[in-house]
Amino acid sequence: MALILVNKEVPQTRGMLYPRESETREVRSLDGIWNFVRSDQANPTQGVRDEWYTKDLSQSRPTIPMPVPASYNDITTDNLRDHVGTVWYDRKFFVPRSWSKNQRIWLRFGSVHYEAFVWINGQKVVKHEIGHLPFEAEVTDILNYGAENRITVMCDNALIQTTVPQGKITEVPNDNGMTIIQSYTFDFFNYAGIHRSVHLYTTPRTFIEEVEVTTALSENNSVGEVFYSVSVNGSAANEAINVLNIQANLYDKEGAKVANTTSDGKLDGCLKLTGVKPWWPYLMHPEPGYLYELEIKLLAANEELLDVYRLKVGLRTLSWNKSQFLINGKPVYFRGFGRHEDSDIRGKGLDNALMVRDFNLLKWIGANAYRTSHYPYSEESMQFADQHGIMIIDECPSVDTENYSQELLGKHKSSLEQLIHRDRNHPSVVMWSIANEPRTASMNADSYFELVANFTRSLDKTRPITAAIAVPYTQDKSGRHLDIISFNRYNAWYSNTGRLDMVTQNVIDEATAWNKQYNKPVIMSEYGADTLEGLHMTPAYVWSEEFQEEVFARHFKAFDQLRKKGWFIGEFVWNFADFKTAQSYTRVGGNKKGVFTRSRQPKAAAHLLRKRYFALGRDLDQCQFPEDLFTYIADLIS
Ligand code: GCB
Repeated sequence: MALILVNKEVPQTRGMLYPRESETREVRSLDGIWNFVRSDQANPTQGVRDEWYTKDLSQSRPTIPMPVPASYNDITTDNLRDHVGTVWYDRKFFVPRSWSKNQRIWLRFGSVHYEAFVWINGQKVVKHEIGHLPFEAEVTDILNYGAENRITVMCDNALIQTTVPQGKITEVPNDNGMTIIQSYTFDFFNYAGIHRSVHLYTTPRTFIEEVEVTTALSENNSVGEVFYSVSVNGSAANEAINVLNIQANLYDKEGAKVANTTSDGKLDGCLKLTGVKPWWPYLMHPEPGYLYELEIKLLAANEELLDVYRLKVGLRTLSWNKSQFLINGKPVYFRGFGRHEDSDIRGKGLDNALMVRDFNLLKWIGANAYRTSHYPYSEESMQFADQHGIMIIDECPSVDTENYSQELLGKHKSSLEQLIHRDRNHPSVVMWSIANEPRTASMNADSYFELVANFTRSLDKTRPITAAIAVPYTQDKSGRHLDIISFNRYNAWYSNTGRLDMVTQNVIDEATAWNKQYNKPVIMSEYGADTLEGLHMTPAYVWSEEFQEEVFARHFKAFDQLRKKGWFIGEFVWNFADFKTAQSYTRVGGNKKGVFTRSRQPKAAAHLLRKRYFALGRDLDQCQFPEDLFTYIADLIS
């Protein structure tokens, strides 16, 4: 039956600037070891009914230590890994006396998966649904100043048909009675917990709540404009301020001021500069990822400085048409990965060592892009991508979407609203991915994705929209709502397993068919083969390192023919690194399609891919080869 979907409003995110210190702001981390309790699976709301948040958790239940940020699943030696439902965290912290004076205090979570309920000193402060996205609340009037405070968090990992992503909870008999089981169709482990940092930060009473930045380039990229728009929170009357002004200063990498303006009673404006250094992707320019610093000062009419917030800004333009995607007027060919935030022990928890290692590997291999498959990645990694010139296809957490409903549509739109609000100022973000492998053959997918795509466009017209599609092009009903077509396909793996002679032509045929159907640029957003590091077999055989290399090489051949057609704009290997999945007989310790192992060491195919990515960089953008790209073999004289 056809579903009638209505385009209802979704809540608008406010504030949520990344917490940064300045002369008017202080930031304090609450990361560390918290106390942890798991609820009884059969009684997930008991803690709420018994008001565990009104006293230390240890007074209600025995607690265990739990690191924050981290997923809780792989920390203990018991079956916490497969727990379904609610868990509780708490810790104590001091707030200095000095914070009580004439300022406001905010509590901010980088992400809690999937749903979070937060109390401070027994008072409810915020509730948030959908993992991988930040949320915050003002706690000025709840804190004890110059004294100890308690924060309590209840986190629920349950996924049902109206969460994003979707899952199913069933009760099934086991050897001792009944048990609750979480299932989902997506192919990564449903890690849960306080995944990213928890911060307390201060702002003045009247403060810069939001900054939105867009940029333009002209005169052959030498003249730049930075448009800023600020929202202010706080009552001007309280402060005896009649008029607010914004003083905006732009500094280059060396710290020299290159532009400044002061708005006259307005909260938006434009900074103009000449001799611009545009933001370029890695290997497309000798100085990629060039960032300026934008300093926003909020001034009262009497010139009194109320608040200062600084953020990095990259000047670049994006444009696209029926066959190309261009950055600063130059066509882009994406060469990258689908990835996961995933590692041993900490699961999806933010880990700076892992993040820096991953960027070192991305640059070593010559990639210029990745997709945040299949959810928003940490804000810290987005800042890193800005700095290193890595282009991001920024994906919301909708994966394997099916059973379309009005409620699901609302949550899906909300996940995009929160994502765009969070990431709109990042020069690295060049495209929004509104879903991975949605079931778009169904009748209801057409109107559902029309609404999702139009909503996304209404929030940001400066970036194109894609989705990674896996249904056959003959059945797809979403492509006409997108700007760029991305498709996932596993030739010689899920289809025609082992048949290396059935890859190249199939890839050419399918990409061509997508292009013909929609007349839009096409990306192959996933291809690959599970590979057990150290397993060698010749002739190549599934799961061996030789097989992964061969699968890649057959795809490269197809991509090179497709590139000549003009509308094929990118290749993304699945996956950057091996990652954990739910247990299944097709997964040996997880998904092994990584080019790197889970501990971030290269498989043989990494070296092959590196040669290709740098060869493409040289062919298309005249980049230099690294000295160690080719191993010395012989000095052939004739
Ligand atoms: C896909 C999915 C990805 C899986 C991959 C696989 O199409 O988008 O999440 O991990 O296939 O390896 O099966």
